[in-house]
Amino acid sequence: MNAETISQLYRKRFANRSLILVSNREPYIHRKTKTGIKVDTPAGGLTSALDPVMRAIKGTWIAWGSGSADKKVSDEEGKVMVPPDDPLYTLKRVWLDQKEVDGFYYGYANQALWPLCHMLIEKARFHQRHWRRYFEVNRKFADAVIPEIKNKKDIIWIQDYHFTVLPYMLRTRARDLTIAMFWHIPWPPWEIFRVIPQRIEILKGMLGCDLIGFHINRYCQNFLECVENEMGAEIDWDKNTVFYEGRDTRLLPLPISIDFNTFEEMTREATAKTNLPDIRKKLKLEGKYVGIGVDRLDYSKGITERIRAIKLFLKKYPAYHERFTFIQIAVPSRTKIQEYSELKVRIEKMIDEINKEFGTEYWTPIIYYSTNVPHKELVNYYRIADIAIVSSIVDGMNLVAKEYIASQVDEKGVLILSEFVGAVAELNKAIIINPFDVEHFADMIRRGLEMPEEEKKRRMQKMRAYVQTHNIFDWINDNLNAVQKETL
Ligand code: ADQ
Repeated sequence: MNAETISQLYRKRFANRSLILVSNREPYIHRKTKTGIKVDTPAGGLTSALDPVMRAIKGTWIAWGSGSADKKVSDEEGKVMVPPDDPLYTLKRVWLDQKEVDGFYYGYANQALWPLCHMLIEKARFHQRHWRRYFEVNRKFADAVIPEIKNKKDIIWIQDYHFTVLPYMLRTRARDLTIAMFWHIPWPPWEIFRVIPQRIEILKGMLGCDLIGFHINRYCQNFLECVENEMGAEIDWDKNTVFYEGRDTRLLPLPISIDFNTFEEMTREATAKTNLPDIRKKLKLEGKYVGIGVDRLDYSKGITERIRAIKLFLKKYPAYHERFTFIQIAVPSRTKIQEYSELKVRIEKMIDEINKEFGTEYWTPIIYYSTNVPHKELVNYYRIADIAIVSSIVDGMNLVAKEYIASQVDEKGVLILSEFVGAVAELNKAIIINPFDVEHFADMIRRGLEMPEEEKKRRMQKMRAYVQTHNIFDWINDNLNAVQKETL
């Protein structure tokens, strides 16, 4: 599948039915700068995955207008056409004041639901005031969605944990609507979910959907278990369906992916512009093995566990001193939350200590960039890396792993992948590690670097073939098929 086939299929199957996508994060952020208005694309799995889809389908994307120049470039309804350099679809912005952002986004979404769904109970904070704001902001989004519905068969597609109560709000306003949701993070087992004081409201809210997609079946099963224990609703376990208040909600495992061809193309373009020896020279990496880690700076990504393993690797295998450099690119995220700002300091301190302990005049063991690197440049780091490490302690899917694979046009790289990411079932030709088992992890770094060329190629070819044929457009096709089935 590609963008063109998806847009044709959509037009054929859903003639006159628009797609209204709702997410918290917007795909384009207009920012005031000294030299004029600049447009940023945020780092993060959700927007990177859905922008190609919206370009193909040309629907309306409703999201929080978070940029300092967003209002300036939008009309009185908050609308602007995007992408800015090639306008294809409408972005409708919802304006939130600081109190709303603090309660809804930094509060309930990211200090209650995010840690809880990543099974880190001790990090979760439940404040009633956060919940109230979260609820009000969901209502504000409902108010923004309703006027966009031109035909009662339009499809409303809600993204993620920021909007658990929105589906039911929409359902009560218009019972016939087609409402689908995709849940981008893990869904925890009931023993963990039951900690949430507002768990009934959350489940009831989500059961306003016709369809809820999760990355893997285990998350669907966890959700059903929560519904069974909390709601007393009728469940068909074989069909992954809940019957509640006279309607069905179907759950489906739909593993998300990336725009493989675009990543491959970006890599080829980058290769044509600069060859690998030049990049290595610029970064003083000539003749060295290179490792790469790319993450939003989040405690779920296992960055501290990764650094610990690299330290042990350097301790255990001194032959790699001055021969192996790890590049960690971590874009700061949610830094207003103390947990995140503390993590940033901790990671930087750990890297500093390793560089002091092992580094020499000619060698920095870990090169650290704390910044957002556009995908066009990121592919350069992916392609010079002999190994990539994805070591999340919990992760719904993880797109970085798939991006690294798409960028290995010469089929040489090795992926070291945590067994706790959703992607592990699909990418089983990676070297699988448990990020908590530091000794094994350190040994697997060595194994990755010393893997025979022929084995590297065999593994990488298999994973590339898989991601190429299970790309973001296949994912959207699966979602649309499911929507069509549920709403005929
Ligand atoms: P995220 O937690 O944001 O997404 P992930 O899937 O790894 O995680 O996607 C990260 C995205 O941000 C990738 O496209 C990556 O290239 C980009 N990125 C990361 N660091 C960057 C940097 N320094 N500069 C530029 N870009 C950077 C959530 C879930 C995941 C799930 C996705 C999609 O937590 O489990 O895979 O949604 O559903």
